[in-house]
This record gives sequence, C-alpha cells and structure tokens, in this order.
Amino acid sequence: MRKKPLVVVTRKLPEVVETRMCELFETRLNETDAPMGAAELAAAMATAEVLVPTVTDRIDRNLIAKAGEQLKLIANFGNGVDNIDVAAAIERGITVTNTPGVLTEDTADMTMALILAVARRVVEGAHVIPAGDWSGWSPTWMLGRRITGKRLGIVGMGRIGQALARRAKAFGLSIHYHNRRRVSTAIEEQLEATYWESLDQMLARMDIVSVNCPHTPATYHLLSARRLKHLRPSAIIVNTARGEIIDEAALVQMLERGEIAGAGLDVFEHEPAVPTKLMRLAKANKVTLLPHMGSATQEGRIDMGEKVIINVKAFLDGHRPPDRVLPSML
Ligand code: 8YV
Repeated sequence: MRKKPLVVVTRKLPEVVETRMCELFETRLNETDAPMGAAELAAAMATAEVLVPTVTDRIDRNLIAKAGEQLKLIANFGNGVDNIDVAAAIERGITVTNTPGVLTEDTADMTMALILAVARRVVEGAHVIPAGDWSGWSPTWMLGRRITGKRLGIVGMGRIGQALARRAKAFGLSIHYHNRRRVSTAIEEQLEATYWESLDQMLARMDIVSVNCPHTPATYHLLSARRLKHLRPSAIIVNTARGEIIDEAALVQMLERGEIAGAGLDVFEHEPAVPTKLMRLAKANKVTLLPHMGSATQEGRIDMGEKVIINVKAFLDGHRPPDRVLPSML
C-alpha cells in the first residue's frame, strides 16, 4: 500500500483539527507549540510533502530554494501570506493556499472593539476598580470621545474592511474608504460608503482610521511618516491587519508628541517584539495594545483548520485546492 503523504504542521492547532489531520494524512504535529527556527523549518521542508505553517514561520526564498523535491504544497494556517514568498514557491512548483473568509467577522469584531476601547477608554477604566482607585462617579471624570456621528476611514475595503463597515454603520459612523480598486456601486450604496481615490486626502479628514488591507510589497509602510502627518490631532488609528503597513516608529513619535489622539494596535512591525516606547505609551493609557488576537476565537481557529484540511485533501486527491494563492492576487 502507498504510504500516506507526510504533512508537517509547524504549530499546535485545535485538537479536533489535529485529530482529523492524523486520520487523513501522515501528520507530524508540534506538541509543544514552540515556534520553529529556520533550521527546523528547513528540515521539515526537506521531508514533508505538505507544510502547514502559520504567521510565525518565515518561509522566504532562501528556505524555498532548499526545499526537497517532494514538497508540493504550503497550506498556510492563516489568511495573510506575507510570511511566505509566494512567487518563489510557485517558481519551484509549490502550490500555496491560505484560509480566507473564515476569520472575517472575528477580525472585524476585534477592530470595532479596539475603536471603542480607544475612544471610550475601556482598558483604562477596567483597571480602576481592581486597583482600588474608584472613589465614585463624577460628571467630568474618565470622559472619552463619542463615536456616533464620527467619520471612519477604512484603508482596504476587502472582506474584513466591508465587515467592519457594516458594524461601524450600525454604530452611527459615516463610512469612508480607500482601496486599490473602487468597490461596486451596489456595495457602496449598501454601506453608504464614500470612496477616496487619494489616501492622503482621506486621512486628513477622518476622526478614526482603520487599517484593513493585506501586507504586500505595495502596502509596506503605506501609512508612512509623511502620510501619517495628514491625520488630525484628534484622530485615532487602529490596526488589525499587519504592523508593517504603518511606519511604527513614526506613529510612536506622533503619539509621544500628541500629534494624534490615540491608537489601538493588534499587530506590530516586528512581532513579537513591541517597541519599549509603545509599551510606555500603553502604560500611560495613550494606546491600547493587543497581542495579535484579531482572529483568536475557538470557532475561527477550527474553521481555519477545516479550510487547511480541505485544501490539503483536495490537493493530494489531485484537485485544485479551493484557496490557491497566486502572485497576481497579492
Ligand atoms: C492568524 C492573521 O491568527 O490569518 C491571518 O492573516 O493575521 C491571523 O489572524 C494568523 O495569521 C495565523 O497564521
């Protein structure tokens, strides 16, 4: 009987996902969940037919060049594929898939949570009672900013951007967006969304800006030091996409100087490293920082695993996997 193909999973996945993978494939799991170093990844890519990496694995051109001939599929457990050199993989005849769609609503929820947290000082307020610092209600204490009636500028109107727009509309925000391509009139009408061809002009007029585009070479530091300067001093910015899209050092400087009012960040430029200055700002309640939790729901992670299984199974059965990533999509 033909041996089952070897699938190497780089991190610990939900138990039901791992169980099913072990039923279907010869699966090598990572029981300890310790992220793999480059040498370990190279070793996995030398023997596996399928690699299932996550955002914490950097699969660059160099690693791909060293992959064994048997490696035919990289089935990413995650939507963003900026951890993988997709062009290099395809040149080597390796198919790449991802898990789109199943983390849209969870990520949009977390974006909304960050908008509310920053505007209404939720994290700061939540620390008061456990610290024993509450002496009672006061008319002028702990005042945040109202979000109803404010302008939200969404950078990247894909699935997550649109899911955020639906939520934000229900909260009474007016929806503005910048995107590579203008979305259809039907979607614009449904979301009552205003398209800004010029990102600079949109940034200058928003109360809240949310980053929801993928990280690609074209969006690296899209919010550069120069662009960030367009923001109003009263503006807040949230990012649940990728840290690399904002020039983090420039953002920190503006926050320190009070050139913008606040930020809610779930992602960072050099994860898991977070600049000390940003941690200091968090302690001073100038920013809300979350440890990359946008899609972190039990349901979402199982759905992501299910997508990985479908992609791997389809591929190994000789079919085109549903979530193939092509360089033209990036
Ligand atoms: C995932 C994400 O947790 O899917 C993405 O693009 O950013 C996250 O929500 C992570 O990528 C899993 O690999």
